[in-house]
Amino acid sequence: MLNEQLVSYSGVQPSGNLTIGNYLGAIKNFSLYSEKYKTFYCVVDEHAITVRQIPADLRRRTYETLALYVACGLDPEKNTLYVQSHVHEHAELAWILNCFTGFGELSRMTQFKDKSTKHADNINAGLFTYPTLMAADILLYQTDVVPVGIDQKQHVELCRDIAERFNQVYPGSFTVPEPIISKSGMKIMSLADPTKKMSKSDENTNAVVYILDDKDTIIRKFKRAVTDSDTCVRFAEGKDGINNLITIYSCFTGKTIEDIEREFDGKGYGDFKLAVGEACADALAPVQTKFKELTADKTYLESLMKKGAEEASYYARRTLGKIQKKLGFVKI
Ligand code: AQP
Repeated sequence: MLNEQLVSYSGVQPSGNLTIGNYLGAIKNFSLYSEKYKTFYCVVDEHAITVRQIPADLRRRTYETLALYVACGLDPEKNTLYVQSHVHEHAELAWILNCFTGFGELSRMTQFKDKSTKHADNINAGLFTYPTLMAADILLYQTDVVPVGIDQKQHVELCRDIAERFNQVYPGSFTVPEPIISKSGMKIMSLADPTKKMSKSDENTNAVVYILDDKDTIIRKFKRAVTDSDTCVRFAEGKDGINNLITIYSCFTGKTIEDIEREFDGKGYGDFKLAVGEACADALAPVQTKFKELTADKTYLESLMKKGAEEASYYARRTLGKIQKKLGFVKI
């Protein structure tokens, strides 16, 4: 809590073009908190470099991710939108928290295991300590809730453990945050392998629907989505591909699973896939229009970055100062 107000915090890495997984699992839900909470939404560029990035791409995507926040409905007057590397307190608190995090705890993180398999040539210490930087992001703002996709739940739980451990030694240091997982868009799966999460860094671009894909591309990708040999549109065990498409269709239309099963009763997968593609493209169209407007004005985006960094720094400085004092660091 900050100044008696509940706080919502989350972030997205500019590590690739954002997907409908990022949209449905995270960004779309961020604006639900704007009225009742003090909200901080960050473009976490420091997290992105745990995997090698091409500098020009990272720079472009940082602007684009900020623009997408606004295009997806986050009003910069009501939400603090900023870039992680503009607030140096994140890296400083991360170091402190590293000293309160167990090697065993970090070793158990499934994202570390997955990413170190995927990037076997670059298993760096940053990839390993990614969750402590994420804990610093969250704890700097005395966060109450963290809206994330289910894949990030384990990291938020570790953040809670770190906060509780720190509070035991230095009482009253941090608010202990709760992960908030949206039920519907909790995990959007790859269209090519529906047992795998849809990820922006997937090399198979047909497996992923990007927020900025045009309508034809979206429809084509859904048409090619892997399903099964059955022909009936129903949500059931063993039908991972169809279950994923039903989830996506439900998220974009607000229809329940039962409504969807009824709507496509007696129709084949072809009709269903086309409907999913159209619903997705129609829902994303206004986001894409707004995104184009925003990215045409770099000066405006830079003014948002500056404003967001100033707002975030104020609170980050306050928490870091308090923690340094508790630890016994000398102030000059
Ligand atoms: N497929 C998904 N379904 C639901 N939610 C998802 N999120 C990501 N993919 C899905 C949520 O999006 C937020 C931002 O994610 P991130 O940028 O921090 O990194 P990530 O979870 O590692 O996402 P990606 O797309 O898989 O990125 P890469 O490929 O770079 O690793 C988080 O709240 C996440 O849960």
